Amino acid sequence: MTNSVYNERRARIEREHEELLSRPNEMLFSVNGVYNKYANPVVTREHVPLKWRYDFDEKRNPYFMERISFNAAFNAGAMKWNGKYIMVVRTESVDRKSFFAVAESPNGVDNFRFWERPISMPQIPGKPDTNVYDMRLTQHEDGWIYGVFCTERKDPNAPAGDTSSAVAAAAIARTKDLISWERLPDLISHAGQQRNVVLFPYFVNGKYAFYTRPQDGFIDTGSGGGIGWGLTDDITKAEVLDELIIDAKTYHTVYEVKNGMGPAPIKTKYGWLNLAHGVRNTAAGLRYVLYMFMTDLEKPWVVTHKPAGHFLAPYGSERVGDVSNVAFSNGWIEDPDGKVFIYYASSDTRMHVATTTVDQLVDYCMNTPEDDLYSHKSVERINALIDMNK
Ligand code: M1P
Repeated sequence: MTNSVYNERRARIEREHEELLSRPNEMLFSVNGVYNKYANPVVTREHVPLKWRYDFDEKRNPYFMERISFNAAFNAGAMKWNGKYIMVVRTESVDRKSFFAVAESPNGVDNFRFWERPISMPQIPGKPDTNVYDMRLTQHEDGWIYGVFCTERKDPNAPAGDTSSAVAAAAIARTKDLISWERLPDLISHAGQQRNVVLFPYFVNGKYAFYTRPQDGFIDTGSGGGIGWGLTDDITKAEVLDELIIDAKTYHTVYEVKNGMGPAPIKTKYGWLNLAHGVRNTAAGLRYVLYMFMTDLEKPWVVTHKPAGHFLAPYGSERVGDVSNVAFSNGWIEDPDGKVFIYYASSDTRMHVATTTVDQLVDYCMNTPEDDLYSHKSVERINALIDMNK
């Protein structure tokens, strides 16, 4: 006897899933001319493979119900791999645990499909990760692909009854194939907790270099904050003794409360392109936007250009999600022809892409006025542009 519930649900779910995965994306007109956004998100929780969600055995699952459900797919690291566009997606099931899973596209803007299995990240003996997220991928000149990500564990010093306090640290793993990963010890920092840590792709004075984000607590940066820069001799027992703040949080800017580096920077002949996120507080809660700056080619810790305000913000439907009003990026890909794919998440819920070029990003960074920090100076800047346009 056939089970019509099972058959009908399975057929419909499989059909709609395939339609979603093969749906072409449409590039939208760009009013600012800096990048183009696209009509559809590129990876969502609905993209998670059906075999991760359903038991396909009709006897065990006669109603064809989800056995494991997913909440979000966001904050992905990215790189080009064997000619394909790869995202290492922060995939979060409804139990709130996130993990990493690779999704691949032939063109970078649609048709993303997850690989067969999520990444099984090795654990540090005696120090299991409670949660992991926001991997930054770096193809280092030492020949390894590094994934630096946040590992979160319960605060061992939390008072009894405090079931929320956590400690964030920068975890480090490396791979040659994105499937098997070697776990290295967490980065030792002497500046409190760490999230948003990124490995620089080249040696600096023979050392590994990290962008860091020191902070006093799990959420609040406290007296810490700002994007830091630190060196370490040995990646297999990485420790940064000194962290130089290269881009500080600043009063009445889009990075007033905190900021953090996005993906590993892109090298250009004019300097390094850096994408970061900035956070400010509002009556509606924190607002996360993306901003850019350039650093010196020889001294990547020296900021040379920094356009005012946000580069990309959550607008329209992007503003709504699990944690609303958030744009966050930890992955971008540069093609050999200079095209750049910026992967950004909206509201801790889903992944989008925006496309541009290295030339456009350099033009944006070098020719957009800096933040003069006062309203009357903003007016002077606008008047200067009006005068130039006369
Ligand atoms: O919820 C917004 C973001 O919050 C954190 O970023 P930050 O450490 O800068 O506050 C991260 O947990 C990030 O994953 C999240 O998107």
